[in-house]
Amino acid sequence: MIKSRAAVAFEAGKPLEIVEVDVAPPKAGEVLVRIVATGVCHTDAFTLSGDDPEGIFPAILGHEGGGVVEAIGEGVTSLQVGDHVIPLYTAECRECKFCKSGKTNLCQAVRATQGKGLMPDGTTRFSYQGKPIYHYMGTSTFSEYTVLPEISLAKIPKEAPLEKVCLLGCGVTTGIGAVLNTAKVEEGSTVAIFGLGGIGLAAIIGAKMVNASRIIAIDINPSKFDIARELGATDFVNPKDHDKPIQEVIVEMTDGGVDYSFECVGNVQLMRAALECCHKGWGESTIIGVAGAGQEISTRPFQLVTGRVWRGSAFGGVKGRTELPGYVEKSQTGEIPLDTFITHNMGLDEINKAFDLMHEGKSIRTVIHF
Ligand code: NAD
Ligand code: DAO
Ligand code: ZN
Ligand code: ZN
Repeated sequence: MIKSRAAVAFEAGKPLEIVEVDVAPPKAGEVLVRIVATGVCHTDAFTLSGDDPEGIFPAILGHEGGGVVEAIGEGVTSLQVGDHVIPLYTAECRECKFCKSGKTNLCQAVRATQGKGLMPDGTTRFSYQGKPIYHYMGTSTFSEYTVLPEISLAKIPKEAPLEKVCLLGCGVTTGIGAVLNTAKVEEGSTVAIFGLGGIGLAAIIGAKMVNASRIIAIDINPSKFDIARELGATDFVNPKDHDKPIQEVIVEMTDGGVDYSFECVGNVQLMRAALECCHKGWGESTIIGVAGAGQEISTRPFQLVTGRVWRGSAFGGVKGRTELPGYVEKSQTGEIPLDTFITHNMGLDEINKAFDLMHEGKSIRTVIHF
């Protein structure tokens, strides 16, 4: 057992508590990682709020980390002590039906136990005062030390700054990947992006990468527009400035609708607006935002009959072990400007402040340094 400082979510709706937990050594096929830095994503807040149907407590949240391999379990071959890694909440085993399909990044090798807050053998490596603490999304990066399956770690070059590339563990990769892999936006397309947090801003980068002709940035918090402009957005819409439904505003602005839209908020009404602002005959809308437990989407079926397409994207359709090194490289060349996302840096002790800043709309990403 080793001791690890961790921010523990003991109960839904309560602030995280910084305590020293016990971490058991990695078992066969597992890896002990020392987390150097972690981002705080809206999904952590969603789970902490109690709205996440898969939320389990007490747990160590966090899924946007960067770290160093401290120890490996029996049979681990693809990683060694000292390697730099990004934890993956979507594993990549390269052997399951999903991995082999060539159609999805949703590897199912560890999905069942991961969803229960457990390691693949059905137990947890974390405990506090002798009682079990659950894992979260298979990553639990709000702990100085965490244990993951080997297949849930992307090895990255040691030169890449972990306190920045940690953001590639979720938000930035998700937004870019949704544009490139899921929607496969073509050069010259018109794009509408609903919600300008870490995910939506990253989707702007993706749209810029493929030379979209118009990138319409939509948010009810206009303080987000400056960064959106910096990243390449061409048009800015605050739904609060308009009396009519936002889909009508976008349709009028674009001679019948956009080619592609992305919902990056998790609001089911906005998901409908994002679909309905797409062009008749070919417009495609991708849902990235995660809606609360029990919520449902709706539209008139005629929207689909007349050629609009509704899709969804998890982790941007990215296969982490194979593709993340390429994203890291792009961040090092400046094509993915991670600094733009990092509005705040702080220590683990202040992590609840990071959640407050997110709820107040004052941060894009806070990076927690261990
Ligand atoms: P965030 O809270 O940083 O950003 C959300 C943005 O949406 C804010 O700028 C907010 O002002 C804006 N917004 C809120 N209501 C709005 C409305 N009605 N109209 C327009 N804009 C509105 O969140 P984030 O970290 O960027 O995450 C966004 C969503 O993506 C969350 O639901 C998160 O759970 C989800 N997510 C999904 C995946 C995936 O793989 N599918 C990965 C990560 C995050
Ligand atoms: O394989 O059934 C599955 C689910 C894989 C997890 C995908 C999660 C994507 C959305 C959650 C937000 C991530 C931070
Ligand atoms: Zn996330
Ligand atoms: Zn797999």
